Amino acid sequence: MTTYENIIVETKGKVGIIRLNRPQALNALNAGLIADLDKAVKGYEADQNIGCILITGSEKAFAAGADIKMMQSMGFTDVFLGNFIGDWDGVARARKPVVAAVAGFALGGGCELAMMCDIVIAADSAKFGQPEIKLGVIPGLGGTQRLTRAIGKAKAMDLCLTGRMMDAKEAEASGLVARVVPAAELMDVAMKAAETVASMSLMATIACKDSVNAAFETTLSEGMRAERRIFHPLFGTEDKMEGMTAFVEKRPAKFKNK
Ligand code: CO8
Repeated sequence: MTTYENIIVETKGKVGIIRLNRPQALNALNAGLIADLDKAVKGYEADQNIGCILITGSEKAFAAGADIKMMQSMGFTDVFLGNFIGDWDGVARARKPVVAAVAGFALGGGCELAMMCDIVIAADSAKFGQPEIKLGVIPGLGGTQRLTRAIGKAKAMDLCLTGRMMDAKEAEASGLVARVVPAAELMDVAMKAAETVASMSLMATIACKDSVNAAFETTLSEGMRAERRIFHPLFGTEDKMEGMTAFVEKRPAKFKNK
């Protein structure tokens, strides 16, 4: 198992767990952490035994944004010519489903990282926000785009223009998170969700994720066509035969990713 400076990785069954680990900076994202995260995600993507990735932080912070101390001295030419954060969206590019277990602060890049994940499960202690406006900038990794699609213009404008934080209850009511659970139960609930996803046919979960994501990229009629194009080929898999046969025989399905 590779060891990293800024994250802790652990495999439990078919779930690859990544814990962000820069406690001195509330898991603020810097180039080193993103490089570690990317490498770990790519490793889990390549590992045939992994069916779902789970990303979490600490009790106090999922991630409190991009590292402000790192950005403090950066100027326009540094970020423009260096394409700063241009490739910080590796998690959004993962094909396998990704669950985020969020406790504490998920701010700026931390909120954006959570939004790159497919299922966000929040502790009742979670706080979401895009406070970049208070730093004289705007979100740069999806905070004006994914957030607006997730919670609509009214709330996205409110959060991005005032920089205020939203608690877990409001985040659930707004559609940003799938479930809110007591903080003490966060990892158990998130693990159970990840294990459930990982127990399905990987071909079906990858196809499902692809199809849901198509809804954010296209019109309804084109999205429906995309769904059908993804749906039909699954009838050619052994896992489809197994899933339906298991139902008829009243037994749990054993998928082989074939
Ligand atoms: N960057 C660097 N260090 C941080 C950050 C951060 N984003 N957040 C917290 N820290 C550090 C603090 O400086 C402090 O370190 P030290 O003890 O050495 O001074 C330590 O973490 C603990 O923090 P606090 O003492 O402030 O803890 P509090 O509990 O009092 O407050 C808060 C917690 C409210 C979360 C507070 O720390 C805070 O407001 N943090 C900044 C939040 C923020 O503005 N985030 C947005 C950053 S900009 C961004 O993400 C978008 C950039 C463009 C996209 C980049 C994509 C990743």
